[in-house]
Amino acid sequence: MALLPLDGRGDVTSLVDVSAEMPDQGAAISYPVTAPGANGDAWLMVRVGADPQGRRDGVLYHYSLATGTWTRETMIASAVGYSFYADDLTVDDSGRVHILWEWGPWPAGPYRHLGSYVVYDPATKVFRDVAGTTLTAPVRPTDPGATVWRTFAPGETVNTVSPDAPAVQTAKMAVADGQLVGVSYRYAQQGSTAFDVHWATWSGAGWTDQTLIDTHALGGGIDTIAAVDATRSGSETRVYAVLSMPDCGTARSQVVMLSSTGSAWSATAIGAPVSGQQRLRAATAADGSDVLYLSAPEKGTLTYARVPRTGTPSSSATVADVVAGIRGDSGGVNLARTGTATASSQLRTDTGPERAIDGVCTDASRWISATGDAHPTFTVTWAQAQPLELVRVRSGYSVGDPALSVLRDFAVEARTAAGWTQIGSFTGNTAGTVTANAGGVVADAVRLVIQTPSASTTNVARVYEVEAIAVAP
Ligand SMILES: [Ca+2]
Repeated sequence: MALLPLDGRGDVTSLVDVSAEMPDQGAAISYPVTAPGANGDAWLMVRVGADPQGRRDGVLYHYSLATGTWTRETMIASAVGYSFYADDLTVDDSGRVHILWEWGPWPAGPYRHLGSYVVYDPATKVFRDVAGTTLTAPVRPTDPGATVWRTFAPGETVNTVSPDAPAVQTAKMAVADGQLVGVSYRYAQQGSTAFDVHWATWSGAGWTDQTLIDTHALGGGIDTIAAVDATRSGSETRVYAVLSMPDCGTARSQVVMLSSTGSAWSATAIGAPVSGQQRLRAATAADGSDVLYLSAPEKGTLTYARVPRTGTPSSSATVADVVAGIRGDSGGVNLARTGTATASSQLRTDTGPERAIDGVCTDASRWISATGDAHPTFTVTWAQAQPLELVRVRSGYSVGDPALSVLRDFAVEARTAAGWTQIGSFTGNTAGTVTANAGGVVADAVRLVIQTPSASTTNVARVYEVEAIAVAP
């Protein structure tokens, strides 16, 4: 299916389906990536299955607005045993087509390799690498030259598909003044199942690489989602990425913008954290501002954002600052998850205190006190005293008014060498999550001393989780 604005206005009311006129009808086509030409023409990069030959090729199509016809412009890249994964396509002001892709094992696989970039000139039908060297079409993964911006690590091949082996996944480029600015991409290094975000640039002599989001350094189960983009306007380069972080048994995601006018990068959170994944696409408007489309498939939402290039407050924040702001802590270990929980009572056998330290925040995973226990207590003890950053208490029930089912009046105490010490006190609480700052106190246990369990008719304590976050090393 191809829907194109035939009058060139870019007006959705003028979209016409011209897919029946496309070449290669019936071919096994996947991974379509489109780009407009400066003259309103449409360019389309796809993967075409040549499975009987053991390959899946990258092919470029062109729709001419002037003649109203499709042509199969050229085969971009092809190799037996390899599968082409289209990443990004940009047509610059001089009409040259910038092409970004990665190679996967034939026929398909989620872990890819050999991130690649070439420029195709429709006027001369010639492919060149980033250094300007002419290439023979179709481009091969074994071609010499500067085509590959992410080469194999030692021992890596196109058939390396283990989750903790080196892999590329997703790439987008920024092009300005007819030149590649850089490539943002996700990369998992040997031994890691998480994908970092990198930035590759051509120095004139070779590819250089920066790690913009180092998931391992961020700790606490941080990963990225397969959604990146890059833009450039004026002297400012931006990379957009999506962080993923665990949140009591579910995952939350946060869009982050990385900005640079030199070699240093600053980080800014874009929008609020969202439960589940987010996808994004960025494009730069004529005034330099970026237009972002953010979709949250699990929420079923599509959000439009405009990020101005001017008037943006300068920021020296790092990705770690952004992560800490969202997570609410510095990424230290949750000591409660290593501990043993006890309580003054429990409502049923399946609402015991162990359910408040299991890392899950569902209704079926709560400690619930007994109805006759007017002032219940809950204690979690771990093996070795350690400095505590904070204690987070998540309580309530997903049914009914949450302000009534949460813990109402209670204190949070930490057990130090001097005995039990209060680190937080809450009166008339209506929040599902509250945090007591422990200020680095060295403790081997935390307890809740509850005066009023709730404001609901059945007056019991309902605690999803007690999290005792150690000071990050
Ligand atoms: Ca739980």
